[in-house]
Amino acid sequence: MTREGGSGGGMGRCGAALRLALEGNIAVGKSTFLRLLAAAFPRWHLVTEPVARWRRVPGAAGTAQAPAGSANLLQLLYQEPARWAFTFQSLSCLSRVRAALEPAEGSGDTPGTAAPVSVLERSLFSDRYVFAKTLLEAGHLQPLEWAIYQEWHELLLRHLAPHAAPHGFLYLRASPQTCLQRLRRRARSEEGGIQLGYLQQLHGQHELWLVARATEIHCEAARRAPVLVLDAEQDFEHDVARQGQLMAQVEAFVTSL
Ligand code: UDP
Ligand code: D5M
Ligand code: MG
Repeated sequence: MTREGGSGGGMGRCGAALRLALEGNIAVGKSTFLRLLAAAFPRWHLVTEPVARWRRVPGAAGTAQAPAGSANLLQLLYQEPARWAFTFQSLSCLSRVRAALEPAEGSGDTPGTAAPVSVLERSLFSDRYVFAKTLLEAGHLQPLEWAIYQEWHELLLRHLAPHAAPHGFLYLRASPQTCLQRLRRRARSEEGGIQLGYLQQLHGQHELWLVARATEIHCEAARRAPVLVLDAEQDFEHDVARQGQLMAQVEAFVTSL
């Protein structure tokens, strides 16, 4: 399945032969799905979104919700989006770049070797074409901030895409209502104020980008990358038979790439 040479100069391709991004609305079940992939495909390199890092950003003045010397940027974003949306985008993009550049080492029975497949929870693409776009449309990002954001995002894409753009997207899809139920069940303290309307907006952006494929994406490789839509409306966390079907779909997709 190796698609590129192992060395990859400059930024490097970081080892994994095939790169996938796992996309989907808040609380649809992406992290849960990654755990299932880890069990089904022990040699794959799987990277969860660093939410814990966003909740505890070091080197910042403490807030009530974060230990001294750190800040909870996720909390700040939801409390005062117009003030913190741009700051949040800087940190989340930094996290995406870091995840994409992390060496993709295999685990399981082949430690130290490159993993055949790497799957990252979200990407630079969802950051911009789902979240930043929604925050702009809601008036939480100013046109000036958006212009600056787009400028450095484009620079990042230009330099990273040849080595780090996903070869395919996995889109875990469920209705905003189902995501809201799962979000409430998970009960992350920062997300208590999220309403159905926000999940509907995010859902719409995912649909436009990954189903209608009508979003203007500033990266040719990502624009062309195939999308596997995985139906997550029905609970899969507690349904072993459904898990088997979903894993088989992913395996067939990977084989087809
Ligand atoms: N969850 C569920 N059924 C599923 C998938 C997930 O009840 O089929 C629950 C999961 O236990 C968690 C919440 O939904 O409490 C959100 O899941 P996760 O954190 O994986 O979602 P993400 O935000 O990463 O997409
Ligand atoms: O996503 C983790 C949390 O982080 C959830 O509240 C959405 C938020 N998030 C992730 N990326 C962004 C960007 N780029 N902007 C704004 N908010 C973001 P979860 O889906 O729960 O794993
Ligand atoms: Mg998650």
